[in-house]
Amino acid sequence: MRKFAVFSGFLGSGKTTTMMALTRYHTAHHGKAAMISNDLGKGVTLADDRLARLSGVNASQITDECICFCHDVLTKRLNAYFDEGCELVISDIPGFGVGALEHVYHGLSRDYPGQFELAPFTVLIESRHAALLRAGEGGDMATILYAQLMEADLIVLNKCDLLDSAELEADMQWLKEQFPQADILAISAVTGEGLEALSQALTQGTASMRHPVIDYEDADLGKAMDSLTEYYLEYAAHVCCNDFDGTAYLSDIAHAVQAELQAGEHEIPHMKLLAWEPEGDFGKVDLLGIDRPVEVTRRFERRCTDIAVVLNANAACPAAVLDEVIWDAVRTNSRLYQLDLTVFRKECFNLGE
Ligand SMILES: Nc1nc2c(ncn2[C@@H]2O[C@H](COP(=O)(O)OP(=O)(O)O)[C@@H](O)[C@H]2O)c(=O)[nH]1
Ligand SMILES: [Mg+2]
Repeated sequence: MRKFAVFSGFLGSGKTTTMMALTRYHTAHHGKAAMISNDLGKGVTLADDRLARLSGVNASQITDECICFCHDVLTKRLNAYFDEGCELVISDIPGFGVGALEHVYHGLSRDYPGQFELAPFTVLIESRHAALLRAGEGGDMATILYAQLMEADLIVLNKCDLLDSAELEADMQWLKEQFPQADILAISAVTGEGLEALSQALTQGTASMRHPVIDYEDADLGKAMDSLTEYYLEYAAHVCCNDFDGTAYLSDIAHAVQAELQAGEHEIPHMKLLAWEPEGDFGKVDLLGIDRPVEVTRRFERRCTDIAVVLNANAACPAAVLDEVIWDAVRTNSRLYQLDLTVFRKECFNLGE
């Protein structure tokens, strides 16, 4: 089997966490699997890929370009994985992912016919966003979520560990009624619930290869996509004396960014801070919106002296503002923790500019 699946879905819906959990689960129970993290920054280290590899998952990254538009790179990577014995490879997609069905699935089947088996086109949605849609709320985000879900052969309702059974039932029912073209699965990437069903759905099912009716030129959709700014930062931090709490340091930066963006009324759907020390211990903090609590996804086990840090963010805010807010938070907190910084890369660009 040479099965390839694309995971689309909103920022922070849990694509990376699910790809990691599923790659691990499928490899342990069925056959070898691999995951690819895809994002746009040129030559950057992706926090998602580094997190997956620090966690011991069979993973790699494709940067510089969306897999929508670099089929040569993607097919080489897929063939390498399949040739080494993988039967399932999953990739995510940068930004909002809308259009990936057309560009990746239809593009591959046109340009590389018969080389790969395409799994059901999969869209993740987190429970909180499903509830927003069901309530008729969500503003610009709802426009994007609808467009994403219209492309789905398989909708994966993630983070169901955060729902009670009545909420879960209501969301599932609503998704089934609204998106009858898709199968619906509920999972929790964190507890592992639903991973067997997801593994079966991807390996046993096939892509429908539909052409959904989505107005990709829709002004609201275009405006929402163009408002997105991407930010990449990579640096090393060395404490001048003693040692420090790496998890608290990452959390303090996330809180500072959140407070500044909140004051400026800008939204930040996802910011990831990943840091690791030479022995392989690591910490990760996620910010999923200006009004959501900062999440410590993984704590350092020991206190730190030297760490490498990767910070990736997507915000609905001008590039100059995001650049200043994040850099200021990093610099100020690094000073407070008495850290010397060596910056390797800093990139910030707006997708619409
Ligand atoms: N409670 C809960 N949190 C999750 C689950 N899956 C992902 N998360 C958290 O959601 C945040 C975003 O996850 P991530 O995989 O980076 O999302 P992505 O941007 O779609 O790749 C992280 O803080 C994860 O720990 C889940 O099943 N349950
Ligand atoms: Mg991700």
